[in-house]
Amino acid sequence: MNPIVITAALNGPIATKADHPGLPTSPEEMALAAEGAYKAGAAIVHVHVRDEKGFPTVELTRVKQVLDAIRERVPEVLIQLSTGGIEPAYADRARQVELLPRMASLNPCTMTFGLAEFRNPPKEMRKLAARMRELGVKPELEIYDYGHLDVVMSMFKEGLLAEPLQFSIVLGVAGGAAATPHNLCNIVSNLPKGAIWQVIAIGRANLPLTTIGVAMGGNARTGLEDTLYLRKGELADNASLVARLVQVAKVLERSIATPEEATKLLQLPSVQSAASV
Ligand code: KMH
Ligand code: ZN
Repeated sequence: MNPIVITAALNGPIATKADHPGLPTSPEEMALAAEGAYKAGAAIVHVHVRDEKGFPTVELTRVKQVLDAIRERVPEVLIQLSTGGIEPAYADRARQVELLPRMASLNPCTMTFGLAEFRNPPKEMRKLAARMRELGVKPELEIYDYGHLDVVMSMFKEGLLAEPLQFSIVLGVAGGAAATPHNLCNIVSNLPKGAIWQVIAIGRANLPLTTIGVAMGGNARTGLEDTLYLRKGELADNASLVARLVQVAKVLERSIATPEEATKLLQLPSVQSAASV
């Protein structure tokens, strides 16, 4: 089997320091968390930007500060910037790709997200996909349910996405498909030939579902965005979550991809010089 590409989702847009005092939010904390995750075996860090008070922000100066802090502390790691999040307006979320991260999330559908609405309007989302293709920023396609895959395939037919399509199968969000092996196997079996995929499993499902995904040959993501706990009653940190996934992969005889190997496996477009924003 291919080496496994591990992504650490360092913080997400929802948890606060009241939920987990070790949640990284400042540029320095994000850089340290990225370094810890990279040293533990992550090739990619998935990044949500927070402001000085810890609230989600897509303000470009702050986004750049976070990207620069990570790039300076751990130049090797691949950065995947989130264009998701609940509060900021879609156009502002989308604008972040102008800062040219190697990858960015692309969420194809609007949905219920727990008690919130996660808005990804079809027209704006297509505009973002086209812009990412122009800039060479690889989309990480987050599909939370069966129908989301159909939307992605329509976009592919419209020429908005380049192969290989890189999917994250997100399981366990209240509003998306439940975190069950049945859903995982079904969605994987519907993916197009040549697709690259990973499991994102929320909360208690994080360990069992990512393990099943690794055994099936997929990549995997973990990190404080996906679960705040290592096990019941024990708060996690990003490095320990990645280290646990590395153990799982090794038991399953998968080697761990370095960022350089991940770049090849994921066929990432080559780096461009920074666009002016
Ligand atoms: N936490 C959710 C609102 C992404 O990073 O693109 C989903 C999200 C996905 O923010
Ligand atoms: Zn995210």
